[in-house]
Amino acid sequence: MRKSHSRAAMLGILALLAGCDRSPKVEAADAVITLPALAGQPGAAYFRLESRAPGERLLRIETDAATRAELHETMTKGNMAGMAPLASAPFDADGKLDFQPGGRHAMLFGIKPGFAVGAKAKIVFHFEKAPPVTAIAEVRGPGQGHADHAGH
Ligand SMILES: [Cu+2]
Repeated sequence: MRKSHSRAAMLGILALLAGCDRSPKVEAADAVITLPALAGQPGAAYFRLESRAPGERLLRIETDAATRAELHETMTKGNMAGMAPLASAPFDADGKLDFQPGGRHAMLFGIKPGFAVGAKAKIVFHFEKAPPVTAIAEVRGPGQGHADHAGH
């Protein structure tokens, strides 16, 4: 009984130490959410991530502006543009990972009422190695960087 208690205390201290690391390994910038042109359609999220550690991957994101978020990649085959879900997204060799219009994007399903143009929404990024990172995204109107979703 005593032993398990001290182990629990030790784990608690380790967790505190980990929480004190003030240099997160990933930084998020330029987070934007675009609303769908038609209510009920999915929206999208764009952002730039930079990792200080090599070999990082973005596993998933979540936002308080939508009930579900998927990572997608836009692909062009001839004249046809389509998209495919990404199970995860690796950072480039230079430590960068961009989700930008026409390329990778996060698709947001079930946009919640109250997140209109000009609102701020929270996005939480989950990584393979680094602890989760939270960014504040500006909510923008449709057509501002979401033309690649015409066929969705
Ligand atoms: Cu998509």
